[in-house]
Amino acid sequence: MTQEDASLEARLEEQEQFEPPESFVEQANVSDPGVYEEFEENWPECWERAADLLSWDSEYDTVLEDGDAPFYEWFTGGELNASYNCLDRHVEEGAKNRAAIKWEGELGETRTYTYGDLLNEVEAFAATLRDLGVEEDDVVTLYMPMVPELPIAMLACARIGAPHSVVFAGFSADALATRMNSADSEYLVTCDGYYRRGDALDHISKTNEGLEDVDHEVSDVVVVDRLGDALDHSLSANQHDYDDLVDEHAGASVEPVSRDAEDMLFLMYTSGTTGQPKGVKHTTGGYLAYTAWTSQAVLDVKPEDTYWCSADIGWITGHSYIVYGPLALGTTTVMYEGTPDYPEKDRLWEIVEKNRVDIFYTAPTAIRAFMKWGKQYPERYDLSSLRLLGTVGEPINPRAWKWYYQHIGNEDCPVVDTWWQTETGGMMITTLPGINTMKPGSAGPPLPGIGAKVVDANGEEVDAGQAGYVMVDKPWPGMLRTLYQNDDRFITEYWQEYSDEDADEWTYFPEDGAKIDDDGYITILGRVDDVVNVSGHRLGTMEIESAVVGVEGIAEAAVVGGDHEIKGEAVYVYAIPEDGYDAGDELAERAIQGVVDSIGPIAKPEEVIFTPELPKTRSGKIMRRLLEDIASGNELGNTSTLRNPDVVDDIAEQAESN
Ligand code: 6R9
Repeated sequence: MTQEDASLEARLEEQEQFEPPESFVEQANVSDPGVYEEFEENWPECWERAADLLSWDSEYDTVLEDGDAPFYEWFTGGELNASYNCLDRHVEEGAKNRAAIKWEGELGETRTYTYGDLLNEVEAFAATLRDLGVEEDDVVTLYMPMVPELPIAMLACARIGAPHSVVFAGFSADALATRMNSADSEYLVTCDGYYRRGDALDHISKTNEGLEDVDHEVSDVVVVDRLGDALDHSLSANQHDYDDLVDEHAGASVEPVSRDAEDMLFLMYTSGTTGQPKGVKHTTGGYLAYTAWTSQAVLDVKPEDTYWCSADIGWITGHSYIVYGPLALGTTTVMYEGTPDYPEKDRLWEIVEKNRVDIFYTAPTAIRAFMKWGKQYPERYDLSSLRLLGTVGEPINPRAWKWYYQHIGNEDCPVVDTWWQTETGGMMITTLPGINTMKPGSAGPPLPGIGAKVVDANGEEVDAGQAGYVMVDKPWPGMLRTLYQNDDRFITEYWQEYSDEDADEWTYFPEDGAKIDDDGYITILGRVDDVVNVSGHRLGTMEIESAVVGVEGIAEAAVVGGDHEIKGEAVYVYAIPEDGYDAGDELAERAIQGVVDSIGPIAKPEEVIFTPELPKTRSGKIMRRLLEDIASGNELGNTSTLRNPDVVDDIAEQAESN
């Protein structure tokens, strides 16, 4: 490091607050600090501002219907179509030749779809789906990697009013079957395979394996041919080649179906406290308005921008901020198929330079990897096109924040640390880049109109500096409406009711711990339920546990998250072998493979620690907190409330020797 670099880093290390650059503020979509008050005073009508970003087929009557709380409804009586809002209206307004999607394949090939092209493709695929028999409200499962046909299929579903359920391509065959069963989904769009670090990965075999476990008839499967000759595979009777079908329907015109604002746009399964993933339901009006508004206000997206979110569309971040939000605003959205270190660790910066990317949105885990690889990679490229940087998915440590700010943003770009969830549909807690001071490590204040607070176990707001739980005391348009076919679980998982004299108040609990400071900035501390966050991916410890105990030779298991330098958290398994089985590498390997097979490689345990017993409270509950501390190498707290305190030392010793 040169002396100049060293002194710059020392200065940044000291600095705890950063002001948005003047040049950014001058051009920001939202730069009037009065926006907070405006929303506060005019709530819930303030949300018309979000709805106004959309084109409605018929105007809504009521902004918020709260008669049946917590089953809130937004923009009731209104009708619209999401695909029309993301495509047709931009074409009608003269943006036919503007790039909508710029796709980069891992091997270096590129494809650009203008808004005109994308509309044609979407219409052809919508016509295809209709011909296959897909009707309004049928759930279509999309088990696809980062290929352009994924957003095309999403928008085609939206066009004909068929909700999609995207299953992350990295998930296992089991996960596909569970989700198709839960949604009674009879249609599937998938892919033969995709590239990862230069290798052609077989996705169709995994798909077929999953289909064997679907408990109802699957009418049709459409298979995108991504790999061509690189993978030989045959199609069975109900499987069709995507290109053949789309060629047959080329030039088709499919009227966008007018959907009620509250009609389901999509389902997205996410992990929770039990082994069964939750089907989060998002709607057409509220969700689209909310993602468009937050893309405009927080990501500062403008139609002439080139915007890049490096998430996978298989997660909510990709739905909201690769597909729906950016396309609703008519901007150019970049999609990258592969990994950031292929063929070299500078791949992302090459893509930024080549496409003159204005806005870049990624996860802290990626930033920590960039940091570890070194600044020489971004330094090879001209990143001066960047105007704004964002992060999402997990807490960002101040050191990583500052590295991002300095080495990617050249101290010229605001960084927004955006806290939100699958369930919230869009961002909830973050600075507005044209208004607020940034404090690395703290997401920021709640967005205008968002009633996020930090409370103690009694629901009372905590003092500045004290830890508590995030709670949201007002509904918002992007919120989930229910868990698919499970209204009861929706209430028990997320809501608490407080009665006061005037009314019943419902509050939403996202299951995150947090602190708040004197300026009302919220620092997220992490999940308070049985969810681990590995590289920004949300995984249920119960799901992983049930995979481990499904392995022959394992009697009992507890799964926890432990600190990890790059991934944020990693999965640790504590397992009791069955009598007659050797607690050795072979069993550990099989336990690891069991998790990979049942969930996918993202859930792969870092370590399996065998123990004759698990630490339990006197009432028989596994003390996960203690196991987390062991996994993270933390000081162990009081163990005297345990039924079996001795076991803790044994486990800690075992973990250390591994
Ligand atoms: C969008 C997304 C949600 C959980 C959430 C929280 C964590 C997300 C964060 C963050 C700290 C941030 N999380 N953003 N923690 N700072 N900026 O990630 O949705 O996959 O449902 O995960 O992720 O713990 O509860 P999802």
